Parts: sequence; C-alpha cells; structure tokens
Amino acid sequence: MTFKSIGRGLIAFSLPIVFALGTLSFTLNPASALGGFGGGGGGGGYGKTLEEVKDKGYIQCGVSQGLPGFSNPDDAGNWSGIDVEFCNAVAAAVFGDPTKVQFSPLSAKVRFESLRSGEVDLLARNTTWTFDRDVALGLEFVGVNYYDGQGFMVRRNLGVNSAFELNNVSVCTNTGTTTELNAADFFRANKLKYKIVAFEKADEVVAAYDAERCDVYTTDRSGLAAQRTKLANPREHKVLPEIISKEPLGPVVRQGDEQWADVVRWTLNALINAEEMGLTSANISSQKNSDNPKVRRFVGTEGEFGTALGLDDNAWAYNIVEKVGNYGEIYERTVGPKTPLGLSRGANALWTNGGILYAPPLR
Ligand SMILES: N[C@@H](CCC(=O)N[C@@H](CS)C(=O)NCC(=O)O)C(=O)O
Repeated sequence: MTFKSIGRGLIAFSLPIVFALGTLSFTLNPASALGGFGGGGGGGGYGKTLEEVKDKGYIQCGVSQGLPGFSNPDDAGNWSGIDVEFCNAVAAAVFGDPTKVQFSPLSAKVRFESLRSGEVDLLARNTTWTFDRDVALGLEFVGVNYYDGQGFMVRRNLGVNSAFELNNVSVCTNTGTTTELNAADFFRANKLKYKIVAFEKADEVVAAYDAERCDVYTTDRSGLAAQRTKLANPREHKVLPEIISKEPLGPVVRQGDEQWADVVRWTLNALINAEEMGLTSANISSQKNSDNPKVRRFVGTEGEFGTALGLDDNAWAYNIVEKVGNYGEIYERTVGPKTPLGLSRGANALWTNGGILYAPPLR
C-alpha cells in the first residue's frame, strides 16, 4: 500500500480497504471516497447492481399498478407518469437511452420485498420515505421526487367540510401503506370512531368507494387527485382541506449498494439542477459548447462525473435532459396544472421559486 499526500494533511491510499462488519463486508474504493475523479477505477464498487444492469441492458423498475400521473399503463401497455419518467431518466443516465427500462407493476404490499429480493433494481412507486422503511427494512431512499401529504375525499352529499367532522365513518384505503397507519393515528388522536376497509389493489379501493361501501377515501393527496379521475362522477366528490401527514415520495434502492444509490440519487439531483439552471430538452444541445463552467460540468465537457459514478459516458446528465427533460418538464406533463390531476407545483417548486426542491451541486 502506498500513501500520497494530497494537501491539508489528507492522505490518499492506493489500495482498496475492505471493511468487515459481522457477516457483511464491503470494499471502499479510495478514488471515490476521496472524490478522486478519473482515478482509473471509476466510482464506488460497493454492490453489483450497476454492473448487472449494464450486462442485461435495461433497468427493471418497480412502479404502481396504475396510478394516473405517477405510473399508469395505457391500453397498449405503454407506461406514463412522473415515476415512470424517473425510471426513464435513470436509463438515459446509464445507457444514453431512456427506453431501456422494463416496468414491474407492484402492489404497495409487495413492493419492498420485490426490491429486496432483486426482482427490481429500483422502486419508483409513490413511496413515502419513513424512518422504519429507511432504517429497518434494508432499503435506501435517495431523495424526494414528489412532496405530498395525506388527505381525505368524501361524497359531497355526506355534508362534511372538515376531517375533524369524520366520526363513525368507514374509510377505504390500500393495505401496506403509510396511509393506513396515519389514518389510525389521526382518528385515535382526535377521538373519532372509524372502520378501515382496506384492499391490496388500488382499483379495488376506487370501486369500493364509488359503490358507497365506505364514506371516506384516504390516501396521498396526489393519489386522491389521480383516483378521483376514475370515479363515475368526479364532481360529486370533494377533497377535505386537512393534510394529516408528511408523505415525501421518492425513489428507493436496496441498502448496501452505494454505487447504484449514487447513480439513482444523482439522476434525481440532475433533473432538479437542470431546471434550476434553465436547461431543458429543447435548449440543452445548444449548451454543449458553453463556456460556463457550471454548464460544462453538467453537459460533461468538463470533469469526469460519469466515470466517477461508474457510468460509461460523462454526458450522463446531458442525456437525461436531452432525452427526458428536467424536473419541471416532467412535472408539467405528468401531474401539473394542465393534466387531469391538475396539481400546482406548491412545495414541489424549486427553492428559488418558493418551494422546497433543492439539489446539491454538481462539482
Ligand atoms: N405513499 C404511501 C401510499 C402509497 C400507495 O400505495 N398508494 C396507493 C393509493 S394512491 C397506490 O399507489 N395505489 C396504486 C397501486 O396500488 O397501484 C406509501 O408509500 O405507503
């Protein structure tokens, strides 16, 4: 092993260090640990997902079974939505081709086991980042692609204007969700009587609610906006004003594969940074020869960011934006005000626009 001083007392090692923690062991690649770009070995090396994805030639992406705006198949089996486009963006980063994705529709109940077992490489399925999921379930959340909160929908003729008036009600929802847990907390904390009517498939929840088998439909507010479009008469229903929880929805990977987590995390960061920098699918090709160092790093003409991630192309972020678009473009065409969901940006606006979307810089 050789050591080299890299200034300010930091030492760079030339051999990988292997850590052993009980039965787990992993290798820390010094080039990536010390931010040494272009150090010959590329990035990380903590797991095999990126290698396996490259070998098979596509990403297996776990999505919902059908939630308009998030992940929804059309009659021909083509998927669309903000989560679907996130999977496309990761494929653009890895392969330079957003179509190199296969979608696995997963119920809320089975999603984590599907990810843990390796059936999918990535979960982009309106999944709330919680302590338990992050810490105890062997999962890693890489960020948030939609800030949400849980709400209630009722038939207008129920005559209810506030969630605090929901007493002695039956409540339809999905099993295996934070929704079930939050509803229990809410009704208990407010000493309101309720009965949960839970189903594994989202369409069963919609059908039960529409058939008046329950008084209330509860889920993430984006989910209410989506499922409302499937009701026989959407106008006969209203969403109550209270938001009873925080539901930061984000992409998830298996714990223990930092390299893959970094690829997915920096795809999300690139989408958000692109919007902040004004880079769009329409204008990014004109920025390829930009003199601006920040733009040059983004499009890959300066630095070795792709190599550091273990990707084959330093233009990975360029490819995401050219082939899929930035976060704002995706938002507008999937869930935004002009779509059937009609969701304004709200908390999902950039921090520079009054929202809380804030991505770390690419440098
Ligand atoms: N964000 C919550 C709820 C996620 C969830 O599964 N929501 C339902 C209702 S919006 C859903 O996605 N249904 C679509 C499906 O099951 O395919 C969680 O992570 O537990």
